[in-house]
Amino acid sequence: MDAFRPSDALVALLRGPGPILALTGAGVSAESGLATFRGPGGLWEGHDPAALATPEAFARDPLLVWRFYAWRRARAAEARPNAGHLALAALERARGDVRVVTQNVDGLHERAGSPSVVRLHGSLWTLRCVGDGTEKEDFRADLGALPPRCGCGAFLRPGVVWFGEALPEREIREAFDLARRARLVLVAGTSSLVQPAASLPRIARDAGAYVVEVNPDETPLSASVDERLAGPSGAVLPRLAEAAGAAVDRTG
Ligand code: BV8
Repeated sequence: MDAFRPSDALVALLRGPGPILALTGAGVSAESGLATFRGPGGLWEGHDPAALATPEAFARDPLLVWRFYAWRRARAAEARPNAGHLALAALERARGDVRVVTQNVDGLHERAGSPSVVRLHGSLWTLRCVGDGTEKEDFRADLGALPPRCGCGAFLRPGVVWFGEALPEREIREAFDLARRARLVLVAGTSSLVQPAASLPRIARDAGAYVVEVNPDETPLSASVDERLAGPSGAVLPRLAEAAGAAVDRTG
């Protein structure tokens, strides 16, 4: 069986009535050159996530945490959407009933043209005042090695969700609703370890959705999906978009 070829059942769902939910993680940005979190050479390889991605870490050492995110912003600014991001955007344009829910904070789905991405874990391109919580978008690639200051004088922190922090209410509610209503769920590039995002495929399956995992490696979700396409998302997702009749840009 070709690891990238969708089954007849999946092709029928890609062509039939939706809605379709695509849940993505760091693996869909791997082919854009952005390191994933867990696994060989991962961002957190050698780091303890709690040493970087928690409010306590930022309070304890704002310079260290800021430098980590400033480095990630610079990497993400250099990266370009890959064929996987572009394929999901093409699928959305072709069908009109596809939503991307992502754990990623790099902004590559938006840059690929996905019109209404649900960002569960915030964005590298949002800065939040630690004083009053107000947020603003800032797309400058290089903000320097020191955390910038808000007009009120407090530090600005990355507008991302750290461990122990609640996900944004509107986004998580919308994600659960999309999971409950989906007829097809594509779970791409995630180790399915981080909650509550990792519970979305099970919620969808319990509500009757057909769940497909796109990941070269096995994950804790693999045993409970309807279909696994064990290849890189940059190769698999364009095949799925084409099967749905979307015009796919593979340049990436
Ligand atoms: C919360 C910050 C509660 C931004 C991140 C049960 C319920 C609720 C919470 C918990 C729970 N159990 C445990 C928790 C606590 C915790 C948690 O889940 N811990 C885990 C580790 C056990 N969850 C939380 O703290 C969450 N908060 O629930 O708060 C609360 C409620 C009310 C009030 C107060 C508090 C917050 C979770 C968000 C944490 N922030 N990041 C940033 O720096 O980016 S998580 C971090 O992991 C990233 O956001 C990332 O998106 C996320 C998930 O990782 P993945 O995207 O899956 O990436 P990973 O590297 O792991 O895997 C990549 C995959 O891709 C691999 O499988 C690989 O094989 C594959 N791959 C590689 N190449 C390719 C590929 N696939 C396809 N193609 C390729 N080419």
